[in-house]
Amino acid sequence: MTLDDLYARLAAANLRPLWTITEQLLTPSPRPKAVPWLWPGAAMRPLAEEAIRLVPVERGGERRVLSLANPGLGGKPYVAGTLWGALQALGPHESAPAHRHSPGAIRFVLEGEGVWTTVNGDACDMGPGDLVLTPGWAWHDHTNAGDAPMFWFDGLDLPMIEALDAVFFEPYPELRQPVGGPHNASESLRNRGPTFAEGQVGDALDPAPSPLLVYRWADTDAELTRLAAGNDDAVTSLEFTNPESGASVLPTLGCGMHRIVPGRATLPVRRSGNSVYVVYRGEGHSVMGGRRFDWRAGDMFAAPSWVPVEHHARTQADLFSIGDAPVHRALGIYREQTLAEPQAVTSTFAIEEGTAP
Ligand code: 1HN
Repeated sequence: MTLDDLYARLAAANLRPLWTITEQLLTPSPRPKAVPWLWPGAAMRPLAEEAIRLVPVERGGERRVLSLANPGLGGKPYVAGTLWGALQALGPHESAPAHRHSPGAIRFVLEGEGVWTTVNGDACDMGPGDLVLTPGWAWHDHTNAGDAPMFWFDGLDLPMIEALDAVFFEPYPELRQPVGGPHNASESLRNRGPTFAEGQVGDALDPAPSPLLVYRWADTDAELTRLAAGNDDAVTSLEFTNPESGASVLPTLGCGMHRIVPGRATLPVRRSGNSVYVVYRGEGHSVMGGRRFDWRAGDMFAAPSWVPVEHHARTQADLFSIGDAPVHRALGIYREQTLAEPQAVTSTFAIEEGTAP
């Protein structure tokens, strides 16, 4: 057999010799396809309002959701390789039908009142700044009993669960599941909590989701205030934790809140794993991979794995974040590195890039 024969026979046998593979498999560090990107609230909000006017929430589509489609991902509706991020809009007196799926989800409320998400029979009231969990395989539906629309951020581990070939979905037989008793039962049944880790969760791993389903903004705000009083840092960060185990709120998703002092900036940090930030309050900018992204309340931005990220606040700013770090920790592959110097800014993200049709 000649070498050429060998290659021909290997190809015919669906075998590829490693020494001929030209794409770099073992990169020195992660090379996510997703790019740092920002979706301005000013662009999303009017489109979400038009969607309320023009598109009913029905079975099939199930939700009125505008997914953040990272331009690095070739048209996929994913904000980063492992994460789904979206703006969801629920109009007055609408319900989004009950279903369940193996991917887990979190909601972070931007605006509105009179809405609840029912999670396995527990109606969780939603208000601005609240974090609501719908763990994997929990039945959930959303109801707006008020006269105003509600807007929230949805974060899901869907692309990660898809990569694991583990997506399951089931519609509930009725439009809405019955509510089992008084609203917000998970809050009254809790042993203690809500609980938070300063910075981020370290070692605690828990394959179970948090039994507490709602983290109220008043509690988050009070904890940020308490933690910030104890340091001189540019940023005070907390991670929402499972009150039973101290682990992340979902086994696949960590949720955090970051309060940045006006006029101050963080050093650049790079982390393995993808993150998405939602600007809850304030104005400032972040530099990601040498590119400047200006932001204000309602904006959302993607920070892909290992891209250096630094935040600068013009006014006091509160950034909500989700990330897949719990999975990296569980697998023993988590890494982070703080760089000694701010990044040189080589370009600025133009808001038009986020608004162009
Ligand atoms: C979903 O179930 C919700 O329950 C939101 O509100 C976004 C994106 C993909 C798949 C399921 C929700 C979703 C989703």
